[in-house]
Amino acid sequence: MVHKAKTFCRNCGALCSMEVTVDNGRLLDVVADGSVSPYGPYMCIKGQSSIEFHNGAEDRLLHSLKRDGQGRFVPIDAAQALDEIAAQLTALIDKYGPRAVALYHGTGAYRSVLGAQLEKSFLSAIGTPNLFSTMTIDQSAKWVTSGRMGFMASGKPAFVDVDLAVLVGNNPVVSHQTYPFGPGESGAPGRAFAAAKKRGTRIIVIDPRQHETARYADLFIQPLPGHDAVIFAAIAHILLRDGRYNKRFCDRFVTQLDALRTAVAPFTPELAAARADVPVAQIELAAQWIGEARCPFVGSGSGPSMSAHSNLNDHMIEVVNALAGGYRKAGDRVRNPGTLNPRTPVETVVAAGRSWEKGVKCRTVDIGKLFGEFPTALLPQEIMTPGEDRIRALIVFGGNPVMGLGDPERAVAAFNDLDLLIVLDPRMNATAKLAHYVIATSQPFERHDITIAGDSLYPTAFAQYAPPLIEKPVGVIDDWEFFWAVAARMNRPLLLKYWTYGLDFEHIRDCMALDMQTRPDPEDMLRFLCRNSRVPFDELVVNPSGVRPDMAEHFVLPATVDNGARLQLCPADVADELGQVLAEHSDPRFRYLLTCRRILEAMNSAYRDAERTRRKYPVNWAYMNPTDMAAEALNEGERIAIDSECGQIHAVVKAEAALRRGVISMTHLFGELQASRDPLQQAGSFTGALTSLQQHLEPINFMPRFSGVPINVATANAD
Ligand SMILES: Nc1nc2c(c(=O)[nH]1)N[C@H]1C(S)=C(S)[C@@H](COP(=O)(O)OP(=O)(O)OC[C@H]3O[C@@H](n4cnc5c(=O)[nH]c(N)nc54)[C@H](O)[C@@H]3O)O[C@H]1N2
Ligand SMILES: Nc1nc2c(c(=O)[nH]1)N[C@H]1C(S)=C(S)[C@@H](COP(=O)(O)OP(=O)(O)OC[C@H]3O[C@@H](n4cnc5c(=O)[nH]c(N)nc54)[C@H](O)[C@@H]3O)O[C@H]1N2
Ligand code: SF4
Ligand SMILES: [Mo]
Repeated sequence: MVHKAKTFCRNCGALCSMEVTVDNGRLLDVVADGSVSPYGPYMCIKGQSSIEFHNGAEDRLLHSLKRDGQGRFVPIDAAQALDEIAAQLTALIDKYGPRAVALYHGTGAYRSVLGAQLEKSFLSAIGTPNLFSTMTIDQSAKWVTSGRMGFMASGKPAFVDVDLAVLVGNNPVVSHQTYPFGPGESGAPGRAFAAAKKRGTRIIVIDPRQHETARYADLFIQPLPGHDAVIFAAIAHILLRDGRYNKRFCDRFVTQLDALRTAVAPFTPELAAARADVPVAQIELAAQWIGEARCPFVGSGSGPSMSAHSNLNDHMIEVVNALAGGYRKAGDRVRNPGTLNPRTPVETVVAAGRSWEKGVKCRTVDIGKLFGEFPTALLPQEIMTPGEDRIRALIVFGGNPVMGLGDPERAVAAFNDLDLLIVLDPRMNATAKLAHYVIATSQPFERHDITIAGDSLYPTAFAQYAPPLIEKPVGVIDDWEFFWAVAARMNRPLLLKYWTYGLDFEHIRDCMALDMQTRPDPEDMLRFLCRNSRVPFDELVVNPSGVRPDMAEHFVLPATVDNGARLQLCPADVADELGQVLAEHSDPRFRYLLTCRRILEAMNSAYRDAERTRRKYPVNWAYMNPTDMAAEALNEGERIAIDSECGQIHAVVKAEAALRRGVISMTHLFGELQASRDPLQQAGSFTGALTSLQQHLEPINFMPRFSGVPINVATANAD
């Protein structure tokens, strides 16, 4: 029987509310449901593709697989696979200890709510510290910044309250990536920017590409990539030079202002303009607008975090935000005080913790955890470096790390060195192809979720529950079920806790001990996770479009006592790195810089094979400024060879006037791991092959260089 059901999408942080037409276990259609969602009716093309994926598109995996002695994948019953995995993990732990086991949490894991919660329980139950995720190959520069600077517990202002939005290397109209890293709204981002412009909000965009979000900019600055630290050091220089920083805020909440003044003194606007190749007047104007803003929010996306000096870039961007007082103040309205996880922001500094300097360390480098995780770029050496405590078993949950890491030679060698590689995924991705076991897991409309991942991102308080709309295929299990079932077979009881970033799992006291004999009911687990919610779970159940809790207005509270903590604007390692940047020159061997970019149709490597993606992107085009193409005598659609210091790929060139000269812009995780010779046949070019996991890693988070990669281009010789 055909019926309509409410749910929400789980492909990205926008968690768009939807209405799906269901017919006898098949999903027929989907439309946006704006009836209660704070974003109103909105969804993107991936919402549509996800319906097709549920119905079997993109060769969705319908049963688990095991690699046999000849390297072939043969179907295996999930229960049998779980038995074998539990036995092998137990044997490895008995012989080598719990550090033999590691887990990588990929993009597909963030919105698999029960899976992500039980993953933490599982790691705790077996006692391994080895947690890796995409965050340290993404924007962990922001974590490094809060670890070195500290952060304001009052939080950043909501987009509707902002009178100046500065977006650096961030394209939310495509990526839906905004709060808390940058200004904007995750859902219906274009609508939010259009409304902001109508309110008179000033918008500054700093990006080598005049992208989809830049159409809302009042000031568009188009620098060469990799110079954000210099640009923002220069903006700090101007604010301090002119005394235009927020003295009320700085007097109370920051320290090291004199050290900052000294460190940024050489970073004149002229120097920044020359390095980044932008007009001096634009840097002066940006600083002027930042200095005069009443409620600014200066933030960034993945661009600065993926380029050279990524930690310094994000630190200097945050320094400018701090000089401008870009945080909520005591008495300011808190528009979303959390629903499932209520929060009471206080105007106080959370001290810089430098977590990586203490506690449990990586085995191959003297570096501790960043927000509870080890740097993912170190995973290959944590696997390959000989020693009793090396990583021998890796569980990959919702990720494609062998591609995400880049440097395929090193990444593939490491993954092949594992005794046991288990991949939980509905797709046979490049990492799954190296696995010993691939566990086919359910898709969102077949499982139970609540909006934990959006709880602090929504512009106003909102929560939604999504029950399964259809039964999962017979051979498929839920992500959470993997962790529960393996733990049960290993005799390791699990505790369910409401874990969020910043919390230490071991220190969360409130927990639900799971029944390890009988499969727990997902609704009971979600009911537990809603224990402190402003909306009880049962109310979410009877309101399938979601609930906006009815409550009094919330305001940021003043601190009752001064805890003494201050934002550290210029610690010694930041000052040192500024000094290094000052002494640097661009590499004369390379004429271009490769930058990152995302497409609406795909989510990293997911949906790149969807029909509607392939139509527009048979390959990930190598976008180039038309004047550069003419200078290189390249024609539209021509095959080019791109060389970096450590690799070569072949790609197909496409003209894009919106891109500045000297830059080539490509989407990541397309193509195949093997050297790309025929991009059309290989469905794209793998840009990760241009990156090294040994050279140019950043300090602290070991972030590889995924943007601003020095390259040369030439016509590819047909072969
Ligand atoms: N549709 C879609 N949405 C996604 C994803 C996806 O693949 N598809 N991926 C998700 C993930 S994993 C993430 S991390 C987020 C990322 O979200 P965003 O950070 O918004 O991602 P991008 O769209 O790649 O935007 C990065 C921008 O940085 C610019 N840039 C590159 N290098 C530099 C630099 O050195 N300086 C400056 N100033 N700019 C630079 C690029 O030109 C580009 O416009 O998006 C998420 N959302
Ligand atoms: N060169 C270069 N490299 C990069 C980047 C870049 O810009 N340039 N970007 C980096 C960034 S920001 C990131 S985040 C990483 C991406 O790195 P990863 O997260 O490792 O890669 P994805 O392709 O996003 O893999 C997501 C997987 O999750 C699966 N999945 C989706 N939904 C579910 C689910 O509900 N359950 C399970 N079990 N699986 C699910 C998908 O099928 C897909 O295989 O790559 C990084 N690498
Ligand atoms: S923006 Fe697109 S991918 Fe993201 S939640 Fe909405 S429909 Fe899904
Ligand atoms: Mo990411």
